[in-house]
Amino acid sequence: MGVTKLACYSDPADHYSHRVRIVLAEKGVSAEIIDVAAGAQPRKLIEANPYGSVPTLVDRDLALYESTVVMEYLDERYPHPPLLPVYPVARANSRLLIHRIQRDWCALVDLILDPRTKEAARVQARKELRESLTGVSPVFAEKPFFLSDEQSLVDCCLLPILWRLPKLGIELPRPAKPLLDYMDRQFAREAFQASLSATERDMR
Ligand SMILES: N[C@@H](CCC(=O)N[C@@H](CS)C(=O)NCC(=O)O)C(=O)O
Repeated sequence: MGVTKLACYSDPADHYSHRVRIVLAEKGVSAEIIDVAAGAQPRKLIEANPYGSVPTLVDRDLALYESTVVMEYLDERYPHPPLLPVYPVARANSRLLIHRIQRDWCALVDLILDPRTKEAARVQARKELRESLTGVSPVFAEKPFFLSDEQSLVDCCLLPILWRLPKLGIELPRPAKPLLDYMDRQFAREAFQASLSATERDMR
């Protein structure tokens, strides 16, 4: 193929950037991954995105940010394999699950990783996240993917968190076996392995 036209500004340690790298890998789309260190805002990134946040995707004249916006654009722009169901009810349920991952789990992850978080709050957030993931674990025994027979954007939002559990100081207990098995299956996928930055490889 010719010159790469997609560019993705990505923090190699950031779980929101990781979501987009997973989608790119699942689609087999080549993109120039431009590493942006936490807190850095290169001029070209600010020109593309006034907030200077990552992930930011640039596709010719189009600049997109907010990981969910970027993921849905990639799913529409590169339809194979589809990462959202076809029917409106199922699509809406997937979007709702992504919202719940954000509210219930990403908020805790962000709190744990924020250096300004007080240690007592971090300990509490770790406990909540571990218990919540363990509580939901049985649903991973019912379907090969997260509440789905197919890989979807929901998995692409969840996997960056699960990959970071050691870095977050969380060890899942034995009763979470269905979730641990799901993690083993997912982490072995070629696309998942291809999505990892060098920093992420070092997390496990
Ligand atoms: N809701 C955003 C979160 C992205 C986000 O918070 N990115 C952080 C890095 S973890 C960032 O770029 N912060 C710098 C800034 O916003 O100026 C998304 O889903 O893309």
